[in-house]
Amino acid sequence: MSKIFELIQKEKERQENEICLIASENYVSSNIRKAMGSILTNKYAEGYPNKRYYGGCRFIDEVEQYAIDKCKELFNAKWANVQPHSGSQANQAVYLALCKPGDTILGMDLDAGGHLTHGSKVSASGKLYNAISYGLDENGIIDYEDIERKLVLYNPKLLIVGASAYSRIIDFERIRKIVDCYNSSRPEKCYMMVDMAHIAGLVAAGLHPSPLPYADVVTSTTHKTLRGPRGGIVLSNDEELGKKIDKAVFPGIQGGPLEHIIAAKAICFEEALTEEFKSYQKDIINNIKIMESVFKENEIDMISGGSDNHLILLNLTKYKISGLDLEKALEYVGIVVNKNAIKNDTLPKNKTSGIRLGTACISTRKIEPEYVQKIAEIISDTIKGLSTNTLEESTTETYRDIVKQITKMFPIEGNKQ
Ligand code: DSN
Repeated sequence: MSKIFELIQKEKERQENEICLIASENYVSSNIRKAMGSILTNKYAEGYPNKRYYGGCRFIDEVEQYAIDKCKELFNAKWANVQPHSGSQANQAVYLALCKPGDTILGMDLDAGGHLTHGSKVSASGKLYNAISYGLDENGIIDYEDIERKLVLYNPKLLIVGASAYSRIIDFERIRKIVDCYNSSRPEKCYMMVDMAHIAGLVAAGLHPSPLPYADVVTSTTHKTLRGPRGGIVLSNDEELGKKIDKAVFPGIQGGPLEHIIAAKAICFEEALTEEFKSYQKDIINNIKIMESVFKENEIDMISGGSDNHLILLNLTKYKISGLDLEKALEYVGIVVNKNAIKNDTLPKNKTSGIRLGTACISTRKIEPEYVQKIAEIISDTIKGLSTNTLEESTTETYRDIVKQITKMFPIEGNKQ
């Protein structure tokens, strides 16, 4: 047997025995895993349904068309492309379709909660395009006036909305109005793209406003709150724009589509159309609210003061500890989080002054409210203990035991078979 199967088993045990609060992760159903591990991986299908470069695609065509239809139904979109291998590639395809190298793009700053592919200088988006960024206001809310100012100042071809570490509702309608107003005085229009990767599950369940009525184009991953396989999608209500983006995905940046993943995406969309999924998304928000109130009681700073979605970004500045310190201390206890830069961070990216926490995984495990509260209390105590150098070994061992008990009580159903 390959060494890989041993490692998969170890990783399975790690997932089972630790509490995951990484805001971008989730646990998929066993049906999604079955499709991902299916024989569909054997087939080459460059092109699109009924327009392939290979023979033998009659069932693959049905698989992909079904995924497209379900995706459109879920998000109420007129057009969808389900082939992007990841969110990064979904974004890259949109840039290729709508911009020329050197064109200006305006996206949210990485430190404000944006994403690498929204114009960071280390990403292709920041190397191929002239990337400008907007940020947060003094309350930690997207600075909508900054967007308005920078449209006029820099004349971007594309405005990128969406984030990886932003805990508030995004006002897509307001941004559409800003873009329309700007466009009304320009010969060449600026497109509005929304990357809804983090909030896609909440959008699907109607718990966050959908960007579809407002954006020219929407990208997403399928594996975060949406709880599907790792991968990307692109959506639009403008079918002409859709045709351009189809060409940018294939042959623009990708070759053969991963039809086993596309099949798993279809199952994810079916699952997301159920009442059970809506109730799951409500749990995500209820659980973040429980954590938010524990942090408020303990006077732990949160960027923007709290959360309306699935994540919280803790600001550790006043405790004089780094995100890395806390990430390591919590990992020892069995709670997995990630360090995250915050606005005006004085620490480097490999340390940071923030920690990002999300409730998508613990809500899939159906961890009950009293235990969610306990997890947030352990995090609060660990922050204070690290900050004052008073974290006793015996306390840490007690936390480890509590985490073990919680993980035993709430197994990961999708990982079972
Ligand atoms: N790496 C993802 C996240 O953690 O948000 C975004 O691509």
